[in-house]
Amino acid sequence: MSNSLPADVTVSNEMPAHGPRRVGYVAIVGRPNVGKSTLLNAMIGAKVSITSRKAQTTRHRIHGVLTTASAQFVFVDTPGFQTKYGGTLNRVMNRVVTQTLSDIDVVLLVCEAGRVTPADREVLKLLPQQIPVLLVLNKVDLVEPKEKLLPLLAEMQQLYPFAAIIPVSAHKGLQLDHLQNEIAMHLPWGELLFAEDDLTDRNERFIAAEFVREKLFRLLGEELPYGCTVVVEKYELEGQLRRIYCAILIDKDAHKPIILGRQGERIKRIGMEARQDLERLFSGSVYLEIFVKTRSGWADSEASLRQLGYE
Ligand SMILES: Nc1nc2c(ncn2[C@@H]2O[C@H](COP(=O)(O)OP(=O)(O)OP(=O)(O)O)[C@@H](O)[C@H]2O)c(=O)[nH]1
Ligand SMILES: [Mg+2]
Repeated sequence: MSNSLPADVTVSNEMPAHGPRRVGYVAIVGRPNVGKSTLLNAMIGAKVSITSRKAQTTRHRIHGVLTTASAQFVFVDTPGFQTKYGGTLNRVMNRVVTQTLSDIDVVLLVCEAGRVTPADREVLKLLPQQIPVLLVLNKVDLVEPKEKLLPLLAEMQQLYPFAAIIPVSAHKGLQLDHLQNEIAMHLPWGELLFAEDDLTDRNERFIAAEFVREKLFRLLGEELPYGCTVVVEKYELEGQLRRIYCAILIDKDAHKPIILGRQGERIKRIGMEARQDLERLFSGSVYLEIFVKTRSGWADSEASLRQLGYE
């Protein structure tokens, strides 16, 4: 039998645009507030995961995807793991962390470079055997002089067989290329898990609710009521314009004035800032309407949490 090709088929010796790629899931775990979500956004070069100074900002697992000529990194942001407080919402959030750790290729354990605490050690106990763990010491921009890091590096090396220890600043973008290279070395070769230009696994509706929640966290600070979340009630696409109708759910009527602010100034600002972030991410116009609703007890019932998209 002949193996010759039909006459009109030409064989090219050109290499494809890229060779085989390293591809895999990279879990980002750590105690609350160490900068996990800031790190995810910095690694993928876009804001998909919300961040704030308040602990426990992230409540859901969210994937951020970075595709380069040689690799595809699927970063998995998780809620800050904590054992200090009980409650249904906290239990559900911790469960997201432990479930994430069961099916990934590399773990980034994020700690603060200047402050490793017993809560960080609690997270160490969760880490799976046989999967490479990179220790990311974030917020190095706050450590001066840098020699102060040396005893911490020695201590952490004793504590766990980390595949590498990398000081970074997610906020200032320091050492992130180095971190990217270290991660890539531990990923398997494989087919892409996401399309080349995908940024996240979450849809626009989810991101809209999250961006509104971020502004709540940032603008209310200590005043933020525990039982407070955001749902998108209606999402419409009208040509290039997105019309988004969001409800802020609160536990008690008494919390309403805190959210609204004096003469509604606060909620207006929440809406304006969330809209600007959404327009940046979507590269298009957004009309955002926000209202406040009372739904008591949602944070204490697993059924309500599931209904609101908590895993
Ligand atoms: N100075 C400095 N601040 C940072 C850095 N990275 C993050 N932060 C700040 O740390 C705070 C917490 O950041 P997040 O990214 O929300 O932290 P997180 O670990 O995702 O927090 P949870 O979702 O609550 O677990 C925010 O105020 C960030 O701006 C950094 O490299 N340097
Ligand atoms: Mg977070």
